[in-house]
Amino acid sequence: MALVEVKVPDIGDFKDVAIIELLVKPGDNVKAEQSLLTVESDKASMEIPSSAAGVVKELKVAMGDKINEGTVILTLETGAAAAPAPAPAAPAPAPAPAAAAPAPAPAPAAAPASGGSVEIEVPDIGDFADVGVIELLVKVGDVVKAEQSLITVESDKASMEIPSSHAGTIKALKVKVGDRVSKGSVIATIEATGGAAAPASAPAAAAPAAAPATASAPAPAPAPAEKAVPTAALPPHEPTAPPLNLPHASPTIRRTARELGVPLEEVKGSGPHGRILQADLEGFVKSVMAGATQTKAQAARTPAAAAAGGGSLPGLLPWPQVDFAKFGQVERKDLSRIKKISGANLHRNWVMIPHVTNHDDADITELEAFRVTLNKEYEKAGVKVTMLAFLIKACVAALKKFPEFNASLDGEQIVYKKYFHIGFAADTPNGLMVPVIRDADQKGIVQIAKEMNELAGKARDGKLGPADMTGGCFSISSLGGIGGTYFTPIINAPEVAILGVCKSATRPVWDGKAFQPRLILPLSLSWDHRVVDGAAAARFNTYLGQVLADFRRVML
Ligand code: CAO
Repeated sequence: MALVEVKVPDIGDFKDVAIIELLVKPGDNVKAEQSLLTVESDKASMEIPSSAAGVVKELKVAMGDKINEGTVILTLETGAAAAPAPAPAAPAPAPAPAAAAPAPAPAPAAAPASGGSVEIEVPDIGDFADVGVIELLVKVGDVVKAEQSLITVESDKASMEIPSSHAGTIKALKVKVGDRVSKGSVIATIEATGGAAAPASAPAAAAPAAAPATASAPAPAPAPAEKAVPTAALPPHEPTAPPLNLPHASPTIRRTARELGVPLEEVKGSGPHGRILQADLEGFVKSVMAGATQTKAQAARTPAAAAAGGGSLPGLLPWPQVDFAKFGQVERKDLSRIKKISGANLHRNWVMIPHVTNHDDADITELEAFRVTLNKEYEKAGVKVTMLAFLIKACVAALKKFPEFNASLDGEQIVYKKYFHIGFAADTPNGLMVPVIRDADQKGIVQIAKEMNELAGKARDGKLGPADMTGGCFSISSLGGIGGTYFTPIINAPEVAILGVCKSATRPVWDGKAFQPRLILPLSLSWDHRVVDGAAAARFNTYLGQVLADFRRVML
């Protein structure tokens, strides 16, 4: 065991640069060469690696601190296993890796110093060779100043901007994002308007690499050519062209985002100047996975967006683009906020849940007679009891008997709920809403009817709060007041079933001897085939029919 100080290695002219991100904390196990922090100047950012492996004991720097070569970053407890370095104790000298590259002084002019067409080349950027272009900071037609950044390149651990050697108008861009460039690669052609930038004082040769790791450092493998750009040698910061909305993030964050397919431009950065930090990226990914955030690509796959030509599911034809006005007069209206939200939810549920719908009939002749009697009593008190209140209560009885319908799928587990919160679809001028009657098992029909009226009123007035619409176990969509026979309701995820109800009608029913006029209620039960089987659905409907036919069964 030894306690070593890890210091900032030779980072060339990269002086007094601010720490914008700490990548480790006390207690973390770090490997030699693992990045400890990120520093950033006007035109470049780089990660500072550890000279040794071990456990972080104490951080000696904080966010925003300005560091230089030799600044102690942290103390590291190097164990025998972690740090098999022969000589312990001595403070760790600068590690090998981050040798400095020279300033990316603009490349010498490849054409006349003023006027005419000039090819702008990548200047000598030391060992920063064959690096990927990650951002284009200008476009054809832009007027640029000498020294203005044209592109950003990135290696494993550092990113840097490449400036223009000339002022002028961009005639052609010779690179695109993803290209790899080295010294001499032509970036752009410029119609030069003035002289070339003053050549940088430093010659183009790379600064010598820092001393190899010694003594206490665990002799890491030679570092790849990850060089930083010494900002002090850079020309004064010129206002750069707008970065084409590209996000501000370290090379590691960019790489991680690329690997995960995260649209970095949609991640909100909480670091200095809106820089995207590791925590921001993680938070974004978690939020998308939890369904709380939708990426633009996901949103583009909603029906509304698809209808607007915004996108479609992979493999499907794009949504037809039609100029309807060619065929007759039209009027356009924006979708309401509720329709946008419910549309996106319905689309996801329809696409992701394997729906099956069982249709059935319930004989509600006696129940309807009872309801009419009840209403005469309660209408005076301002309560109207409709069939839906009875259906809610009957569904609770069926959910108790068939618990897999009062469940949700959570990964590879089924969550069985011991509570009975029933949602009902309410038609409002702005779109469909699903308020929830809580603990319907503990409430009587009249109370349920009363709460339903209140919630439906709130829905119509746009006054439902989140608490009124969350926590549902099972939903009922009743079109009984309107008409129809059967339909296929879409399951309201994460619920696993929904009952659709249509208008009851008197029909002839054979009783074994004769046809009898009976009031028949059409039922349509949609269920999630991942959780529920067809036989269970048929039993659920049959039982529901029995309860509705003889409501005393609710008490059983
Ligand atoms: N069969 C025959 N008549 C029915 C019935 C049924 N299944 N259900 C209700 N009725 C009758 C009621 O008794 C009432 O009759 P009266 O006016 O003679 O008293 C009339 O139809 C209107 O009822 P209602 O619709 O006001 O009341 P409700 O409790 O049945 O429904 C609510 C309340 C909020 C659910 C309903 O107004 C509503 O919004 N329904 C639409 C739901 C919907 O859009 N679903 C589709 C979702 S998928 O897009």
